[in-house]
Amino acid sequence: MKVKAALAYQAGKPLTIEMVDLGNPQAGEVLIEIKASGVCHTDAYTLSGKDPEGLFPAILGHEGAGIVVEVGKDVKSLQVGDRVIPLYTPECRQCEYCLSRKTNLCQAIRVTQGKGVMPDGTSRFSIDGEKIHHYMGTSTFANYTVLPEIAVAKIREDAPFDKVCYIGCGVTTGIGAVINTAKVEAGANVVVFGLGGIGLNVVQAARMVGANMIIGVDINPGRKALAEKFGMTHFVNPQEIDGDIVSYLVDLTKGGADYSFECIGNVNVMRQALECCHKGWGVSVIIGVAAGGEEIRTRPFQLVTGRVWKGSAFGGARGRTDVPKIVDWYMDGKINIDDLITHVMPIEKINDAFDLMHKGESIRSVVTF
Ligand code: NAD
Ligand code: DAO
Ligand code: ZN
Repeated sequence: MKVKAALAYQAGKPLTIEMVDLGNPQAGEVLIEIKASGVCHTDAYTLSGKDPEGLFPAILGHEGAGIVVEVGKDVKSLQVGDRVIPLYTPECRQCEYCLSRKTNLCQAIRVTQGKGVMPDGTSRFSIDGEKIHHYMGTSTFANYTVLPEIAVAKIREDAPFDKVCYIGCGVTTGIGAVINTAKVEAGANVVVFGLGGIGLNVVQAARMVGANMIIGVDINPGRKALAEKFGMTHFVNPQEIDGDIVSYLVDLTKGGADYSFECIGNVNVMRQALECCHKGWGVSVIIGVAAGGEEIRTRPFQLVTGRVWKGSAFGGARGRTDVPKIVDWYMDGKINIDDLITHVMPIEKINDAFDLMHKGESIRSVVTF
């Protein structure tokens, strides 16, 4: 079938809207009509060419929501008409990783997903007979896409696509990092570096679990008001303080953060995030994705004296299990998504979404089909 897609022909170039060919879902796969997709920093990172795993031409997008319109042979858990969210982190419930209960990093289709193809090693997308790569196994910048059943979360029937698509990445990543990865407890002092689409979800989750101080650190003063609405108690602009940001935060928290989160992708900030943690027990979680080849540094004594460095992918969430619950939290008014979706536009305007992100004017742009 012919589908409408925003195609990334090569790194560093704007996306172009094209009609491309999409093959039928094979055994264990489903065809999804994508109704809306968020535009995340990670799409921009891959498009920039800095992503060592980036493949072109590709259909980017990993934060979608839509409806199942066809199921392949042997599909058991999904039916035509189901509302769904595609998962860039699948949940097969059978691999060594899923069964370990120690990680959400299901490996069932990791190798082929990383090569931009479906589990049988081929792509469903092409244009004029030329292969187009899938992206993160999801390719949600197209009005139809194909996914393996194990990479699809079924959600409730009344969930609005143009809001819950954000649960496909940003919301789950930020909230999950607090609840699943750090396991922040009531009364904790939390520092969040970067108050964008991920960091603001860290802030709202810290408030949900009853954190005491929720300190937001950002060089963009425009982020202060919205972060306060989401629960931030103190704002720090590193460019406006005297002296070192680490000492400033240790003083402000009277000894250091119980938990810190790096939501930028800057290795220098990752060091600050670790070192502002409390001696003996502070835990720092890296969420931001740094450019290929970058390395983190600290003095090993920081770890010897009890600070812990962790990382979090997709908020440690098991998508098929956890994503429907987060959709319920949104529908029940327990989390705020609406105020984070600052721009909605048709897919034809998708390059504007990247421009708004680069100018720091949007939190999340959503494209619709
Ligand atoms: P964003 O651009 O919306 O937000 C980043 C924020 O950081 C902005 O508010 C910016 O002003 C601020 N910032 C930039 N440099 C700073 C500095 N030196 N000090 C303080 N603040 C600074 O980005 P986002 O969508 O929130 O994504 C954040 C990061 O998370 C990206 O690296 C993205 O790739 C990554 N990410 C990771 C996962 C995961 O599963 N680990 C999932 C999604 C996104
Ligand atoms: O190696 O098993 C694996 C999975 C790697 C993918 C982790 C994805 C999280 C970081 C990328 C940000 C996604 C928007
Ligand atoms: Zn698995």
